[in-house]
Amino acid sequence: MNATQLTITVMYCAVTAIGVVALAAVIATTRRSKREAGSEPNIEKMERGENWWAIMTVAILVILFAATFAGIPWLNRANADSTVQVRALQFAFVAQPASVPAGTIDFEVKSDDVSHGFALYDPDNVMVAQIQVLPNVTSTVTAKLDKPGPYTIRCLEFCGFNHHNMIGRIEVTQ
Ligand SMILES: [Cu+2]
Repeated sequence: MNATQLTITVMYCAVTAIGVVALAAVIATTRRSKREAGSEPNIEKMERGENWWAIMTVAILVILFAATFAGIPWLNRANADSTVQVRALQFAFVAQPASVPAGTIDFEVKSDDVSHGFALYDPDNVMVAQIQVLPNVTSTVTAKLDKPGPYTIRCLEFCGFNHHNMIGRIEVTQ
């Protein structure tokens, strides 16, 4: 397990634990307690719990939105150092230009025919960017490519009998 996998695993466990605790708290505060069993349900108390959790839900969404807004990739698009046009077709990728200097690169991907997937792999065969490609739509994905070397483009959407051979190349230079 490398550092990235470990980080993802730890964060996934933390988010899951928070979710379980939050769910338990919602159930505990919006149901009748054992003590009150047999008596009339305390509607007012349950309503207070429901209102509290509605406010909490909105607060969580606002916090997540505020914390992640700056990381939205297309907000940084204007900062790209270069743009590569990619044609996806049964069964190939054609990248123009086929060689770019290292930096932040916009990939503008268009399909000539059917739905394809565009997945970019670095020289160590680690996926660095991925986007769905639809006919008549330009799909743009931005990737920070610091590692020079040959990058591989693979299709991740089953697009026909020769889908597995749908491979493209792009060279990143120093
Ligand atoms: Cu394909």
